[in-house]
Amino acid sequence: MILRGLLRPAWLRPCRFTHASVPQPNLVDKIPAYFELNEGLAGDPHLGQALVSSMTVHNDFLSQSEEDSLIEEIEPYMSELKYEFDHWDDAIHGYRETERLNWNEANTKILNRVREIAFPPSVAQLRHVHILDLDKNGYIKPHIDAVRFCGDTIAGLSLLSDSVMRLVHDKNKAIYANILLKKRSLYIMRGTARFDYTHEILANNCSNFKGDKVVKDRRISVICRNEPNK
Ligand SMILES: O=C(O)CCC(=O)C(=O)O
Repeated sequence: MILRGLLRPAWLRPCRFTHASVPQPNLVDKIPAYFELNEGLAGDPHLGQALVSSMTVHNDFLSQSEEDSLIEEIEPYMSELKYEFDHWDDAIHGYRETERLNWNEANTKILNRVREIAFPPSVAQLRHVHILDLDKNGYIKPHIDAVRFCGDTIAGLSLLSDSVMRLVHDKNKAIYANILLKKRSLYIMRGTARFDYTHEILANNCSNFKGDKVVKDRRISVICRNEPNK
């Protein structure tokens, strides 16, 4: 499917790590609560700081009624599609997806709020919004979004379920962080987080954050991107 062209699979199993404990003294200033840096990052102020500054999560970005409003518009179309589980070469397991250009007035306002916070006015944005529905048994394998299809910023709303996103350094798999994506949050990934780290959404059998299990239910993400760099 054309949307899957956005993804560059890293062909790594999703459960390589168990728990990103941080036994060393932490040398990175002000790590937001939604970040769990492994020791490779916590002990390297330069890398750790760069990652923390390039990935932001806004908890409670959406109210309950705003989440309901988005789901109400997405669900009639999405529920007609089948979840895909069996494609061995897919970067995502247990998903259905679509793109949407036109939204009702209330949801247009919500998406404009996402666009305003994520993209400076001068940045050309992709007008279509990507909607990805992950089954409760679904997960996203490590990948970096192809630079051919989208620019330096990815802004994603998480609906219906908490989940854990893992960022793994593309050149050194021993450097990674877990990020707690609560339902109704917005994440904005740019710069080094977007280009130098693979991202993945962990399957339930390895979905942990700071030692606690995070049970992922059905999760829908609504993602805005900018145009690729020329
Ligand atoms: O569901 C998400 O938040 C991430 C989706 C993703 O990895 C992608 O579309 O490249």
